[in-house]
Order: sequence, then C-alpha cells, then structure tokens
Amino acid sequence: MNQKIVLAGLWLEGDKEFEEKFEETKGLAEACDFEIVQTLIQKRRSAHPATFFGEGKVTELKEMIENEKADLCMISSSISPSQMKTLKEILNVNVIDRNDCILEIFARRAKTKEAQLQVELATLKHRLPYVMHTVQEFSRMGGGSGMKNKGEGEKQLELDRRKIETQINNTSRALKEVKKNRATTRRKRNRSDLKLVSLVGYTNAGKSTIMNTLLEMCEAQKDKQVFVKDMLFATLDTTIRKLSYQGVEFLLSDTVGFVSDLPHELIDAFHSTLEEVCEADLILQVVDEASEKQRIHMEVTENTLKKLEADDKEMIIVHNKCDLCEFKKNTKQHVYVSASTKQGCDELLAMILQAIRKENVIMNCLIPYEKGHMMSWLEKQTRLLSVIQKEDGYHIETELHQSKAAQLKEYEINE
Ligand SMILES: Nc1nc2c(ncn2[C@@H]2O[C@H](COP(=O)(O)OP(=O)(O)OP(=O)(O)O)[C@@H](O)[C@H]2O)c(=O)[nH]1
Ligand SMILES: [Mg+2]
Repeated sequence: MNQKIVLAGLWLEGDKEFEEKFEETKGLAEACDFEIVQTLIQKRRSAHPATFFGEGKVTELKEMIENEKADLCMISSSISPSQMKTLKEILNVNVIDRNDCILEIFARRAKTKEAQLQVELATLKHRLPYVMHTVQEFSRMGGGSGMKNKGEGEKQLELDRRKIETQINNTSRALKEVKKNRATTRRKRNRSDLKLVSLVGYTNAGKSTIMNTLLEMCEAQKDKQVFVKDMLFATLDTTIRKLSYQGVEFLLSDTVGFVSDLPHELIDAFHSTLEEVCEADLILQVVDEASEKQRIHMEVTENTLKKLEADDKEMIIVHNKCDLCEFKKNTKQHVYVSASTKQGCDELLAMILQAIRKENVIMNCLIPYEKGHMMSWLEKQTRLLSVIQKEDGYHIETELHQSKAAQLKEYEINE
C-alpha cells in the first residue's frame, strides 16, 4: 500500500518560483509512490532556526498528520539536520525533505551496477551530516554533564559515522572500477570515429521517446528501444545506440534528465554518467513545448550543461510534444516535433545530419587494382557513394571527414 504523506512547504518572502517548485515536488512525491493526503504552506520571512516552520504551523501540521493518519511528513525544500531531528520529535512521524525524496526515486530506479553505486554513494554522503549532527549533539551533552566515559548512544553513533565513512570509501572505489571499464568502451568508440549526438533536457521532456522514434526511423536494431514512462527520472543510465540514416552512421545517447536543485551529492555521483554529454559532437536539448515551466526547465538544463563544461557545444533545441500545443516554424537552431506522432522528426533528422556532416567533403578517386587494400580502408573510414570497376581500377565517389582527405589526395581525379 502507498505511504500517506502530508506535504508541507515554506514560502519565503520574495520567492517567485515557490508555487511551481511546490507543484514539481508533488510530482516527485508521486514518482516515489507517495499518496499526498494533505498539503500545508506557510509564508514567512525566514525559516525558523529550530523547527523550520513557525510554532503555530508546527502544531497545525501535527494535528493534520494525526487526523489524516499520515505515515510521513515531506518538506517541499531541503532542511537542515537539526531542523529535521526536531520536527521528527515533535510530529512523531518520519520527516523527509525534497533531497531525500529524489534520492529515494533514484535508488528505486537504478538498474545497472554503475547507477546503483552512484545512488549508494550519493545517499551515504547525504546521510553523513545527519549522523555527524547527532554525534556533535551527544558530545555537547556529554561534555556538559562532565561524563568521563562515552555513553552507549554516543559510542553507537561514532560507530555509525565510521561505518558510513568506510562505506563511502568502498563505494567510491567500486565506482572508479566501473568507470574505468566505461572509459575503455569510450576509447573504443573514439576509434570508431562516429559522431556522438546527445539528448539532454529536463526530466519527462521526452528524450527517451525521441530516441525510440529516431531508432524506428533509422536503420537500427528493433530490440534496442529504451524505457519511456510518464514519471520523473524514468531514465537513470546513459544508453548509446548506433543509428544509420541515409547511409550516414552516428551515435545517439540518452541520459538521466535534469531537475532544479538536484542534491549536489547526486550531481557529483552522476557526473560520470553525464560525462558522455561532454564528449558529444552535437547536443539535442529537448524541451516540453506544452509545459508552462519551459523557461525554468531550459534554465536548469543550461546551468547543468555549464557545470559539466558542455555549454559551448553545438546545440539544436528540440521543442517536443507539439501535438499538444502548436508546431511553430523551424529555424536554424530550433525544431518543432512530436515524438509521439513523428511529425517534424524528418526535419530533426535532416538537421542532425547537416550538423554532423558539415565538416565532410566529397571526393572522386581512382584506386588502381594493385592498391586494393585502400578499398577496405574506404569502406571503414568513409561513406562510399558509388563504386564502378573500370579497366584502370575502382572509380569511386565518397564522403569523408575533411581531416582524412589528405590520405586520398594522391588518388583524386576530376570526374
Ligand atoms: N503527447 C506527447 N507525449 C509525449 C511526447 N513525447 C513524449 N511524451 C510522453 O512524455 C512522457 C515522458 O517521456 P520520456 O521519453 O520518458 O521522457 P524523458 O525525457 O526520457 O524522461 P526522463 O527519463 O524521466 O528524464 C511519456 O509519457 C511520453 O509518452 C510527444 O511528442 N507528445
Ligand atoms: Mg528517459
């Protein structure tokens, strides 16, 4: 059975985005399978240092929790370890904040070893300050009463703290190992020399759906579809697929979605997953055109790209879900599509091809038969447009990256 929660938020003076963020937190709670039975909002100039909400509101919250028989109280922003501890004691139920909720979603969704380790590391790092806070509090109390021996509780907490620190070290080490393997795969890919196109954007914008639609439209193995669902953080891992469209091969990657105020432990932990984005030759920023929060979502995406130092890459903005609103006129950097109905996706593919081929050149060459080995090089490294066998050798027309043109110069002919 789903856990019943009361969702409580503190609307600080001057916070213009509170309502939108509060709505988003509802989505996060749902992604965690929580049933929101009541909500409570307090407007204040600043948070109460001890109880986060003012005294009267805490009493109201407690009554609400009792009346609704809620299992849990969720705070729509992040609160300090001491505030959380105090609230738990007063409210008599477990209290979680927005960061706890996001970590919980990630923990439930993580499928691959790497994602599981990343979430584990983030959760451990997130828990540490809470244990540390309690340790400090115990020390203060112990010191005040002049006790020589540490109390049992304090010893236990110290043990907990050390245990978490050891776990953090172990998990970091295991993660490094997995990362190393992935770096090897990446190097292999670099050798294959295919362009990498990366889908990025706010969670639930439709990145995975676009990936699947493009897979369908291109020559790709049919069993390579990725997971799509109307929930936040449906995707946690990076998936890379090889696509071929009009004879041009490229790689397309789909990755974890962004969200505002992602706990910093998670950003650190997921940095390695997102490193693929840093390697991209072209970024497709997917935005949900039908969402009113589009502007904020794009800001979050752009800030995250900045943090990853991937904000200077060539980018196409893909306005998705236009079937729910309107298809505007495409421009050089903006394309309007519906991944569900496929409308506009031909144009998107054309724009991708144009972007990844713009450094390519077309050459006509004559490869004499005794230089037959060049043909296998051409097949692997270039896109052969035509091959005609004549008396003097292979007459070919091929498209290749300009950096490779020098190697064919001696065979070039004017046809
Ligand atoms: N109407 C409509 N719905 C869409 C379209 N594209 C995606 N969706 C729906 O939007 C929801 C989210 O799609 P996903 O592809 O999982 O989104 P995502 O960006 O990969 O999300 P995360 O993996 O959670 O970051 C799903 O319910 C999709 O069916 C579209 O063009 N039109
Ligand atoms: Mg996805």
